[in-house]
Parts: sequence; C-alpha cells; structure tokens
Amino acid sequence: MKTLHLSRIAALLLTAVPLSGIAQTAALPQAPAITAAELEVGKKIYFERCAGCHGVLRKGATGKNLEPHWSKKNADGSTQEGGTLKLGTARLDKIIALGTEGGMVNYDDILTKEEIDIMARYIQQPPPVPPEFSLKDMQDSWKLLVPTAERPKSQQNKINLKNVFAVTLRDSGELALIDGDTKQIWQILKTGYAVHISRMSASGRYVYTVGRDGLVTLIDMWFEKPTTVATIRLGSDARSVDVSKFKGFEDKYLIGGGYWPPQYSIMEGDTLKPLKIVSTRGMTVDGEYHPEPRVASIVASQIKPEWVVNVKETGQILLVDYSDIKNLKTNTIESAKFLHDGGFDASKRYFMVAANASNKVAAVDTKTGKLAGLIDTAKIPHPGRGANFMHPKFGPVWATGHLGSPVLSLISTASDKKEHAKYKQYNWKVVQELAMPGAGNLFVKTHPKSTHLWADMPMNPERENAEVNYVFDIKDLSKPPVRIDVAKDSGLPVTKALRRAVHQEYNQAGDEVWISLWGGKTDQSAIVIYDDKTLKLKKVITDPKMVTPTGKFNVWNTQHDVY
Ligand code: DHE
Repeated sequence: MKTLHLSRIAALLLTAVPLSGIAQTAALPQAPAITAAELEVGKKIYFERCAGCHGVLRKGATGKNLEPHWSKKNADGSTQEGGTLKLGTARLDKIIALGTEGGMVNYDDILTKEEIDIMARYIQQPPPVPPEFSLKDMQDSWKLLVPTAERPKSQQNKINLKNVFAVTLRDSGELALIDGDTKQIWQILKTGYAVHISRMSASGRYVYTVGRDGLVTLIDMWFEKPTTVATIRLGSDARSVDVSKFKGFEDKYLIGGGYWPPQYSIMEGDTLKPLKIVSTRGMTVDGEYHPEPRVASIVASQIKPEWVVNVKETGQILLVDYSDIKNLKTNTIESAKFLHDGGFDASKRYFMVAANASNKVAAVDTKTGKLAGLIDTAKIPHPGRGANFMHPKFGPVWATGHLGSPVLSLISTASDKKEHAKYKQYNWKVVQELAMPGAGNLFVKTHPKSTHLWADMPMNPERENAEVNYVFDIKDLSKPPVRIDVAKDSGLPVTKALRRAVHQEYNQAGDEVWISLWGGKTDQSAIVIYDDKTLKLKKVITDPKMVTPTGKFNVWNTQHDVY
C-alpha cells in the first residue's frame, strides 16, 4: 500500500474548514486497509472536493451514490445492489483520476497519485456524519464587527457602486471587489473557504458572500474602502444566500441555504444576527425519507415577500413567506429531484430551476405559487441563472446550458403581453437546441441590450474547449457560434493546469462581458473583458492576487436579476 509523506498530510490537514467535529465511524473490516492519518486526509479531501456533488452522507445527487454498499428497489420489484466496495480500489482509482463520461471530472491534475489512492480506499469506508448546527451555534459564531450605528450614514467613496463586480477568488478564499468603470481592483477581502456566490442587498449597499465552509460575510461598500462588518456561520457547508427584496423589506433579512446541516437560516440583513433555522429533512417527491436534502439555489421574489428555496434531494420547492418570521408560512411545490441552480424568466414572475440529475427544468409561478411547467431537457442542465431573450420565431425564451450534453436548450416562457399571445402554444417546452462543440457547459449569459448569447464549457476535458467561450447571434441562431479563445486573449503563459474560461457577467450598461480564467490553485490568472458588440478584447485584469477567479457578480445586474 502506498503511504503519503507526513509533511504532505500535515499540509492537507491545515484547513480553515471546521472538520474537527466530524467523527469518523469505525473502519469496515472488509474494506482495504487505511491508517488513521489517511482517514483524516480522506475526510478533508472528500469534504472539499466531493461532497458538493455526492453529498456528505454519499447518497448521491449530481454525482453517484458513494456508500460502501447500497441497494434499491426497482419499479418492477427487483432489487439492485452496488457500492464502492463492489467497485474496488483499482476501478475507483481510475474513475477518480480520469473521470467518467457521466460528467465526473478528472482529478489527476488536482490530486496527487497518493491522494487519489487514499480517496479510492477512503470511500470504501462508511461516511462520517458531521455534527448538527443549532441557532445557539450560529449565535456563538456570529461576529458583529461594526454595529450599524458606527457605519457611515452616506457613501464615503466616489466609486460607481452600481457597476462594481464582486469576484470570487475560489482557492484563495477571498473576494475581489473591482470597479467596473476603471477596471481597477478596489479591494480584496478575506471570506470563507472557496467562497461560492455573492448577492447584493436590495439597496445595493451591501455585498453578501457565502463560502463552502458555511461562512457568510457581510461587506459594506459605503466605507471609503469596502469593509467586512459582520460574519456568521450557517453550518459546515453552504452554497446560497439571498436578501429580502420586497418593498418595505429592503435590507431587512438575509436567508442562507445549508448543504450541511440540511437547513436554511434567516438572519437580520444588516447585522447577520441569527433569527431562525428551518430543517429541510423530509420526504422526496417520490415519497421516500431523505436524511440530507440540501438547500441549493435561493432567490428573492420582487413581487411578494417570499424566497424561492430549492431543496436538492427532495425536489421540493419552498416559497417561504418572510412577512412574519415568527409564524412562518411555507408553500411547498412538488417538482423533480436534484434541484440545483436557476434564475427568473424575463418577466421575473417565473423561476426556472434545473433538476440537474433528473434532466429536467422546473418553472415556478411565483404569482400563483404553483408549478407552471416541468420540462424534459437534454442531460444535466446547468443554467447558472440562465439567459433571457426574444427568439426570432418562438418569442420569449430562457436558455440553459448542459453539463452532460453538447447543446444549449431554449425554453419558451409565458408572457402576459398581448403581442406575445401567439407564442403561448410553445410555453414550457424546449423550442430549440443549439449545438455546442462538446459538453461541459456551466454558464450562459445575455443582457436585455445585447444580441449575443455567450456559453462557456469549462468542464469539458479538452483544453481547446475548456479555455474558450462560444457566442451565438440571437438574431440568426442558424449561424455557427463564434469561438472566443479567452485563455489566449489573456496573454498569460500556458500553464499545466487548464485555464478554464468560466462564468460570464455583463457590466451595468450591458455592453461588456467579463469572463474569468479559472487557472491552477496558485497560478496568477485574469478576468478577460470583451466588447459585446464587436466581440473584440477590451481589457485583461490580472494581478498576482488574481488567483482562481470564478463567479462574478455585477452589483446592478445581481440586484435587479438582469440576465
Ligand atoms: Fe456552484 C451557483 C452548488 C461547483 C461556481 N452553485 C451555485 C448554486 C448552487 C451551487 C446550489 C446556486 C446558488 C444560488 O443561486 O442561490 N456548485 C454547487 C455545487 O454543489 C458544486 C457542483 C460542487 C461543490 O462542491 O460546490 C458547485 N460552482 C461549482 C464550481 O466548481 C464553480 C464552477 C467554481 C467555484 O467558484 O466554485 C461554481 N456556482 C458557481 C457560480 C454560481 C454558482 C459562479 C453562481 C452563478 C450565477 O450566475 O448566479
């Protein structure tokens, strides 16, 4: 058996992620041998790299079930059995190193051979169960660094806040705030481990970020320099936050969605003081109990005092009414399992959410509180927030890309406008699939002022695909898309690690597109900016601190759901 060098183990265990409370269950005698130190390494790597797709309890979601042994009843009454023990170390080694056609990415450029071997043996052991996280735990983790009374009463800087971009620096656990007008880095702030998304307060003053370690950071942009004014933990693993946006509730509440424990938490918007936790454990749409239904995307309605909370494993979409937190009213909408990311349609009445491993998109009518449509799509839809535009033939459509299929799907969305009545026949159907050169797309984007639809493919294993974007002409979708080599345009040297061109974001004016180059863990990288009309390179923002940039959130567009 290969052993891992001790200093490497020590380095791996130096972590900001609060894993110490996760007790490892007893080793399985029939599983391959693993030392106590290797178990700790496996636990850390699993949490950081695998839990997002496979679940903490390894019951599977976007990724496959990774329990040592599982059995399930098929519809015809037969029983199917499987598990990591059955696959064995050699096969698991290969899957982890090289990935699979099913969408599992290769880890041979991220993990060492020894680490891959540890992981192949680690996942044949039973999953350790992390501790729960109560309101008291949230309270204890809460740091109000600058009380509201000590904050500025007006904006103390000359920055055009509406055009600021909050940029995730994934592996450095930081957030860069970039002035979209001058394209200068305004400030880089420490945030949680692998900070995931940023959302803006309804007023546009505050930025909220959430990290994979469950840490929420509240940044006030009214100071001369952006300042972290409060932090709190939601648990040990989280992905989503949003604010209360309805009139009268601006900047009042924040909601955070937990992966572990599976629950959502409501906090005061301007202080992060914890107010309430609601568990999402319960029954799937198929009527089976699930112990780990994680909270995926959350979005704030602008037409009601409600959040749309998408519960991944159960396929239940919750409309949570925040007008009375003490007597919380929740409307539960049945859709399809494995809910993940999504965004509003152009009218902002319908929320479109991917049920990714079910190959479906659900459309929620936030006005009536009902499911408007459940649309079959190509494999593994992954929209980000999606892209809305007028299709020359089918009227208003919302677009999603696919992680598992080389197409973009255009779904017709309903509209109250009289002149759109003729498109009703197409509503909640995939009206067109646009061919992409491969699978592995994560994000698509357009803007109401644009005639372009941008699509990335960062999870495609080929360098020539992962490092580029494709741009479709919305006025003539029969034209082949234009290939934009983002990595090449950055002017940065070619590195061993892929420089994945990921996530597009428009500036406030809607005439520039910003794309991140997600490079190696320590490589200097860049944000590459294009003129949306001419598709010509406009500017490269690079800096020694620009390491692993991924998601970017323009204040105005995020605040107003413009995409
Ligand atoms: Fe994300 C959004 C979960 C991996 C970049 N990601 C989301 C959302 C969820 C989610 C639930 C929706 C939040 C919302 O709208 O409220 N992401 C997960 C995972 O579980 C997964 C698959 C694995 C994991 O371990 O986290 C995962 N995500 C990634 C990445 O590896 C990405 C590409 C790079 C990174 O920074 O980690 C990544 N996810 C993003 C981005 C968004 C996002 C940029 C927001 C898109 C937007 O435009 O709103």
